[in-house]
Amino acid sequence: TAPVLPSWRLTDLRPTPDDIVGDTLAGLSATPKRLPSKYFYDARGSQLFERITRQPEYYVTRVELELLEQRLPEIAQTIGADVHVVEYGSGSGRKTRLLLDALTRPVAYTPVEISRTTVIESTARLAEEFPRIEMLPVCADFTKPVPLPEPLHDAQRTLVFFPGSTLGNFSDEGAVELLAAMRETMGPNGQALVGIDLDKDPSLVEAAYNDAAGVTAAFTLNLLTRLNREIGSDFDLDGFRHRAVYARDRGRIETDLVSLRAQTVHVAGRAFEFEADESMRVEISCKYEDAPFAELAARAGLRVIDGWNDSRNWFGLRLLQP
Ligand code: AVJ
Repeated sequence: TAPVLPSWRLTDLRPTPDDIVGDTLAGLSATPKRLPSKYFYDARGSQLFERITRQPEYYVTRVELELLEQRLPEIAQTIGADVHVVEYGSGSGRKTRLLLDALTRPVAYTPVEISRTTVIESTARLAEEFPRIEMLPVCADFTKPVPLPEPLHDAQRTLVFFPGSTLGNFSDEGAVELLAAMRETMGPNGQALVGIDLDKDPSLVEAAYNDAAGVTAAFTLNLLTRLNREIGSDFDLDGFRHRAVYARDRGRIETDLVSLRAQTVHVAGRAFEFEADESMRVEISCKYEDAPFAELAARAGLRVIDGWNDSRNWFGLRLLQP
């Protein structure tokens, strides 16, 4: 039998590799200490995140999927036909499938991912399911403007799809920078469909980030396991605990690793002292209100032109354009 060749090729924009040692040293040298949440997603971290999305307390993914299932016909009408879909990050592909099924004649699909292997794997899966959509995967850092490959068939517009409330893991300054880069990427006639988690009863939010089965705690602590393996640090996994608190005044979940005792951690030949009870910030997850979100978009030169929430106003999709 003839070998099956892929009908697509990767555009590799060679994103600058992560400086995991430098970032860790910088975070541990800061006061208060911090570590970047982008390092959560090694193979085990991605697996644990998938498990989080199936926990009964973690409403985020479930509610967004329901919202997409219910409202995508309308959303697709608003967006119009013949779009080039550009997705930031690639998850399980469930949301992508729903979007591509709902849109009228999507002409091309571009997943943008910093991980070469992840973007190749998710493109291969979707290419089989959508043989009529041109696959134009790009390996790049989506926090910077991404020069897009040109589809064979002209698109009416570029639609950036950024679901999952991943935007919420950025500070306001970081989110504005990312949205401004997104505006560059989509171009003057482009649009973006962005998923955002909304402000709600703090007990619901805190339960989602402190699930009873302890999956989120394992996800948080896996960051230390990863650092120990990849950069040879000596974090004691029994020396820290996960803590996630909804700082409602700041509109965000703040996740810390709390040192259970006074201890010393070594990284790349340097020693870092932790006091008992000292906390190290490892993630924020913003829960937005309408006005502040619109203000954030405006700072990036984007307008919120439409929006859809689930019936309880727990999660929202926002359509943005320059
Ligand atoms: C990656 C944005 C969907 O902030 O809710 C889940 C990551 N962290 N539980 C979120 C996460 C802890 C998550 N998102």
